[in-house]
Amino acid sequence: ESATAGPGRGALIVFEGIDRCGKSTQCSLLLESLRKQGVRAELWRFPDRTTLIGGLINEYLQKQASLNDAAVHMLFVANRHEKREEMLRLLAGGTTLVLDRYSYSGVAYTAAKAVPHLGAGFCRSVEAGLPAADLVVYLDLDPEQSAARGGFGGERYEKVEFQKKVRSQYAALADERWLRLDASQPAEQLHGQLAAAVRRVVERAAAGEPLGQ
Ligand code: DGP
Ligand code: NA
Ligand code: NA
Repeated sequence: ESATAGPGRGALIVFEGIDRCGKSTQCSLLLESLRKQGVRAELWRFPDRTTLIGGLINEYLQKQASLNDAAVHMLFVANRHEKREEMLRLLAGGTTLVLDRYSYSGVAYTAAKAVPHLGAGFCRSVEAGLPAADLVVYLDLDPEQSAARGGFGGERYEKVEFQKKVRSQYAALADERWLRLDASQPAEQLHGQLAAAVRRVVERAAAGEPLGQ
């Protein structure tokens, strides 16, 4: 019998970390293992570059468009809010969502810019109304190491100095409920370290624990 059968909902599982920390690999490994266990699951990534707003974000990240920090931040925020109803519908219908980045990226990346009117408090406030993660998996990696993994891809934020600031913001943002893992480990080993926590939140969600905000 599927773990999502019954009165409950799907779980919202979020992966966070600096660029090239291995999030995408872990998201794929997790999706595969959830499906093998009979858990209905989808993998999404934010920003979702396929929407109208996501297209603008993509141009900004690829340095084809310039936008000031506030304007682009509002686009990233809008890109999460525009997916809200679909997220809620899927979760309510019993689908577990694995997210490659979410609201925490918004706070960490924009607060790292140290623009006075775009601090962490402001960044948190505009995420209001979005469903809260049941589990945040934070893949912690030294930016010198992520850069050495074949180098950054040349997108807007992929510079070691900036990534160090993002990492500090994540450290300030993390609370004791986050599952913080050392992302310098081999992928399969890392994957093994998150299985128990994932199983727990999937079971709780399936048992009907309400979704947070
Ligand atoms: P990727 O995860 O590789 O698709 O890259 C997306 C980039 O955008 C990555 O550097 C993190 C950054 N990012 C994600 N969300 C936000 C946000 O809300 N605000 C800002 N400023 N950057 C974000
Ligand atoms: Na990136
Ligand atoms: Na990435």
